Amino acid sequence: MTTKCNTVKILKILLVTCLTLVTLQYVINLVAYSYVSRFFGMELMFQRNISIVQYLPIFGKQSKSSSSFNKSVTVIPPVISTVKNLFPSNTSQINTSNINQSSTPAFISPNISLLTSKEPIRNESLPLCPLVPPKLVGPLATFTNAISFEEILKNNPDLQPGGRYKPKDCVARHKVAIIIPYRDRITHLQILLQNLHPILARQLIDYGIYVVDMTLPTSFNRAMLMNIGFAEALKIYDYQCFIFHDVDLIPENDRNLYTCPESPRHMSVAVDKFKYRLPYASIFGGVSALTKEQFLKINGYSNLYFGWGGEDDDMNGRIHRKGYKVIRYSVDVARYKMIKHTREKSNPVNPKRYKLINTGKNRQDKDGINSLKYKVEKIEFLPTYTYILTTINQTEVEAG
Ligand SMILES: [Mn+2]
Repeated sequence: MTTKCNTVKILKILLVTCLTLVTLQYVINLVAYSYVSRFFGMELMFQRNISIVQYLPIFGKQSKSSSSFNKSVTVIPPVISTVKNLFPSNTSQINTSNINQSSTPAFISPNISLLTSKEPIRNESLPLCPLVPPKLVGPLATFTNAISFEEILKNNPDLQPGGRYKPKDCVARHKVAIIIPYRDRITHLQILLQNLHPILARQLIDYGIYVVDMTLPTSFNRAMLMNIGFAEALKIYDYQCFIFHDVDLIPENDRNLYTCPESPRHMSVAVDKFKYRLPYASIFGGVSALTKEQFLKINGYSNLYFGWGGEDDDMNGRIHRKGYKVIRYSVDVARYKMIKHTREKSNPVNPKRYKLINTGKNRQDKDGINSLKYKVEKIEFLPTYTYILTTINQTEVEAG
């Protein structure tokens, strides 16, 4: 009898304990969730912003909700999953089902505090383009097979003669000249343009592409061609920002903005050829960005580097001697593929490069953009780029 009573008692106690535990667990879960989600709820917050981006007019006239739209875009730019189609020639047709709601942003777009200082004058009928371009994709699949210039134009039908473009629905915040020193690399140029034009359009930049070439037999002078590109582009349009771009570097991420921040910027930070690591700390070659003002203060590149090597290390010295620091975006963003190639005969390694770098300090103010001597053979405003062919007289340049 007593044992039966005891069993019932024990069962009762067990039942009550169980119920208490379950209730307690439920309360703990509720409390914990409300706290934890505050810290780990980034994805939820992010998704909320994406849906705002999806449903509000992007370039429409000022609507009641436009301020909240701008705010949400400024805080967290929308991330659209990597799309195979690199040519959204009509970018407004991006399928919203491509928006990958579960992915968290790998990073916040770095341009927010790094805009060029002067805001362009507003055209009264159009708003200024958003601070963070809303249609950026992030990591991109790159095209590495050359297609014809006709096809590049077909894929980018809004291009103006000379490879010029500006956003249709807003006033661009940046006027950018892309300067490409060039000699006999037509397939590289095709591959680059095919990748670059859609990226620049998505970045909402007012830009032009200038391919600067020099006649044979003079050894290639990359630095001087960049100086010439700077000078000639300024005769054509009021550019405020200059991107000096090797023809064989293909950007892999459209968040690597082709704009000029407050300091000269080295853009090709992570290149596949160098295992996506910076080969050495002071490197400034590949792709780099300077404002017109910075470039003039530095006196451009040295004109004396004929043949391969040294000119960008010289430039790094010039930048630092004028009190600037070189800045870089993170390796996640500033990524490039290099098209493989062999060294050309007309671009031999320059044996004088070390001597030139070591004596650069004394020449900086008299060798550069203020001492440019060249002849323009022709300028062609081609459908996808401006071609500038020059002749450089090496003897004359070296005589100073
Ligand atoms: Mn190369």
